[in-house]
Amino acid sequence: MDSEYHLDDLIQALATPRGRSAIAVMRVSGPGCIEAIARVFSRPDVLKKSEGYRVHHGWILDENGGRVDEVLVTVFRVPSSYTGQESAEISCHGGPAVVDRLMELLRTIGFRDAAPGEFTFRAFSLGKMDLTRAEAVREIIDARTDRARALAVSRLAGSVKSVIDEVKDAVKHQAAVASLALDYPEDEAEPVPFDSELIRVSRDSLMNLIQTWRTGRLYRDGLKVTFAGPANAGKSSLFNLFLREERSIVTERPGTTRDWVEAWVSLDGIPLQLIDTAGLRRETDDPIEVEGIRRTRELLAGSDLVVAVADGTEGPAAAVALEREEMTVLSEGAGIAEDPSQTGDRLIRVWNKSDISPEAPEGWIPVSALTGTGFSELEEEIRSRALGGGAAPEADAPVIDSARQKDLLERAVSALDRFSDGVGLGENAPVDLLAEDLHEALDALGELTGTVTRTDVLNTLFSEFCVGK
Ligand SMILES: Nc1nc2c(ncn2[C@@H]2O[C@H](COP(=O)(O)OP(=O)(O)OP(=O)(O)O)[C@@H](O)[C@H]2O)c(=O)[nH]1
Ligand SMILES: [Mg+2]
Repeated sequence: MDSEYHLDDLIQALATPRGRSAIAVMRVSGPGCIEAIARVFSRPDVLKKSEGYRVHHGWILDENGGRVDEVLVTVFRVPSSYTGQESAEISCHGGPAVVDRLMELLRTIGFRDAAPGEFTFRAFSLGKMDLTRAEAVREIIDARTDRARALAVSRLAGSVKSVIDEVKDAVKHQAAVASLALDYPEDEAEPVPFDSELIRVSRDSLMNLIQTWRTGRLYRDGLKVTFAGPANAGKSSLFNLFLREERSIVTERPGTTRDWVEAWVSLDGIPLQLIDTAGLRRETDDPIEVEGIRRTRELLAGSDLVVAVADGTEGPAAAVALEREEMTVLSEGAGIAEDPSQTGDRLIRVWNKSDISPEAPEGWIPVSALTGTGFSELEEEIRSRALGGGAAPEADAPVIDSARQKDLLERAVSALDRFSDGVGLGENAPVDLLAEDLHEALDALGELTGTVTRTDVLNTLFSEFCVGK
């Protein structure tokens, strides 16, 4: 890692958000940090002699003995701390002036400000956690919904690591078989006794993990869902229904929504970023509306799902027109029409105002934003598109959401595939190459959990953390 990450430095960071609050927590870590804090604490001996997991009340004093703040200092001793090092947490009053003064004081006695993720980096470096768990810490902090949190917690508890460890054991075993055969090539006519079934099972469990990536990302980043359609179709009414509040303005006048409106909701734990857009009236020459429509096009290009809302009262022709004209115009403008199959996947057709409309045409979901009829069917459609038709994962299932992890799993799987192909050649199998394949798989898995590390990987990974974690 770069020079910022010396493990022996005394580091400090505010662990709670900046701003006014009842309490703020300053975190410090590094060999000798308790001694250092004792120099500015009103009861230095108590701190110096303290065991771990003890909380001490006192005052932080400045260079001249003046009181800075009344605090509680929690002491952590090696190895029972988050970082694995001697550490402390100072709980002070949560005002920005207090925090600034305290941090400044700590700088004068040898602490430097921690880099993002540096506490977790230390925990990783000192063997307190592997990389999948370190990543889970960030994912827990970033989780937007309870389900996302639960999945990250399961990774923190080691669900991914235990799958990987099992595979590693199997691969190591086969690697040992290979090196034995290479060291003692006694009977060249006999095929080396590899357990290809074991490798196949291992490969499958890695594949299963890879397949969870899409779901993992879904729960982490959520989906962008844009409501689009002709003016007055009821886009804003539908948007408000999802939010269960009157966020977007609804009137009987076409062209009510001029700019887009955005809000996050949770659909069974899937974070949805909903976007209400300006209605599509192509004949308009109102410059505000024209600009609104231009923005809608841009939004559609970046959406995961587009809910096309038709005004059912206009009859079946409205649906045809919407699909033939407005949506085409939009998707062309947004550059998403090149692959119609993809556009089709992303489009959900809603037949709004079903309370006062003729029956919905084939392929359209009848909904009434006014009465709520059909709303749960629409939710179900969004959910099933989001999950790609699959079921939602169990809360404690091993699910990956990091592209880094996915890439490494794929590297391991292709190495195992090459191995299996080679073993298929029987006594002609090139044992030296097979051994290399196994080591390639082990390297990838080692990099995944962090037993084999590359500096650049660590740098990117930990820089995504917030300071203080
Ligand atoms: N009967 C009935 N009226 C509805 C329904 N949904 C919306 N409306 C009415 O249709 C009118 C337009 O609704 P909006 O939600 O503002 O429509 P919009 O698509 O956002 O319109 P613009 O922002 O102008 O593009 C309002 O008078 C709503 O009360 C519905 O399901 N049934
Ligand atoms: Mg509107």
